[in-house]
Amino acid sequence: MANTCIDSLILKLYDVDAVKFGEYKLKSGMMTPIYIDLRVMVSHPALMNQVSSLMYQRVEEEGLQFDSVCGVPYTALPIATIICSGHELPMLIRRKEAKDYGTKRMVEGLYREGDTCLIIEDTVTSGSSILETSEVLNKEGLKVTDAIVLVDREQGAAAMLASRGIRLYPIISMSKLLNVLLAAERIDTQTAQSVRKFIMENTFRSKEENGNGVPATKKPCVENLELSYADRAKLPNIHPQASKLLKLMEEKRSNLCVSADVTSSEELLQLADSVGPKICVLKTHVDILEDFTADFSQKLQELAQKHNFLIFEDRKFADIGNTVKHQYQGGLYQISSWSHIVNAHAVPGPGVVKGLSAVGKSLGRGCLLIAQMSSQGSLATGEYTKAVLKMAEEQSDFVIGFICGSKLSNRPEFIHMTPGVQMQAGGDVLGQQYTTPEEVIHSKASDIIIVGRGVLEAPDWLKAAESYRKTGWDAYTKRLGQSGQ
Ligand code: 5BU
Repeated sequence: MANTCIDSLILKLYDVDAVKFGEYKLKSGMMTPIYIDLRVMVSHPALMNQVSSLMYQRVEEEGLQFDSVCGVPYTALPIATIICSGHELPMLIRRKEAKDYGTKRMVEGLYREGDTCLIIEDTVTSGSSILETSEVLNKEGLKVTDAIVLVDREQGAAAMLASRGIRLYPIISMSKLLNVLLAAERIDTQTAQSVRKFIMENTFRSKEENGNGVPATKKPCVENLELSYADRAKLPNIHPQASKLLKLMEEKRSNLCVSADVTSSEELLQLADSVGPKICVLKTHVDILEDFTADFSQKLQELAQKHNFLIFEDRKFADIGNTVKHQYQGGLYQISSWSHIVNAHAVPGPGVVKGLSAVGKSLGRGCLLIAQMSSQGSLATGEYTKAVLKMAEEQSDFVIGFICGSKLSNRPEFIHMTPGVQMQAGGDVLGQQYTTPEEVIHSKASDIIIVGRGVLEAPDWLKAAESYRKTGWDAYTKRLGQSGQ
């Protein structure tokens, strides 16, 4: 979908007062610094047509299959009507209350049991309105698997709906909306910041978890809605590389990344072939190899395919955008040509990600930002870590997650990977600090354990890798409240 169309739509919505900044009360009673009132659109027919055609365009781009369309009453009703009328699609109308005469139907229109219905919504906060409509449709024997929404306030609706089997396709995200209004100077930095802060602090949890769907304000991240790796892989806004990783983690029942810190290519390939079936990611430090050749990188890629794991070159880029671009693409190692994932320090500012993205995005690569380190006395803490999170959110088309000690972001699209892991807590003489797999995955709610010497120094690599895999996986299933293997 063309970005310029979305940008101009955002400006129009602002200009017709559909987006307001100030102090407003939401349906839930919560006060919000931004209010999105799309009801005013009905007075602007050209805008209604533009919105409807962008929503339908998304339906086509995603190749969504359905038998009928239902708008969530009331604001989305006319939008659904325009879409259905323009494209000759059958529509259903969900009643808010059953009428007390005649048929008492909750859903008007023709349908058969087992039909699939696409939901159209104007704006989502927690996703509860979509869920409510979906439940009414379900009672009539209809299935709901997809929902298109004009504005997603990014307060947890996508994750909540995904956990109920509904994929959410937003046309405009809150981050995009703020960025466009800021760039066009319709709002100032302070306003954008206060809204971003509000959104970050007010992400909704599922109803099961807290009984009433109230926001998880200032609660620790681990209390937020817990989705499985497989559910997260299907999230509508997920980066393809993150999706692939989460999917293969579920398939292989592995959240283990082995850090292949050996100095000969031959040994590294042997290690990869041996532990390959047990891991989701193989992490390399290509610059410690004494005998790197292009042939080696070719063989490593073949092993990655054979055993279905991703390669992560732990290069820790930390220079200006222009330099990292060359370091990533060129030189002796040509890292971008063989490594699915790389990482970067945030110290240089957003340019480091922009430089890497200029090379890696078109190749479908992903980047992890180093938000925390496992080493003693690390300076990557507190405000720095928070700034890294923000940087990741602003460039989530290339950043897929973090290197960190525990789960930091509530966005289930981001992957958390934790180094400094061994079966026994402790450390080495050069400042490395170890935590156990159980602690990292269960208590700290990270996604992937990175293990180097815990495997490399064991007498049997495969046995050690299996033992870390099983411990890591059991901690994950325990976290999800499942029964383990
Ligand atoms: P170990 O042998 O499990 O201690 O190896 C840990 C690996 O993870 C090693 O390659 C480090 O370079 C890497 N690492 C780390 O230990 N801590 C960090 O904060 C980061 C990377 Br970032």
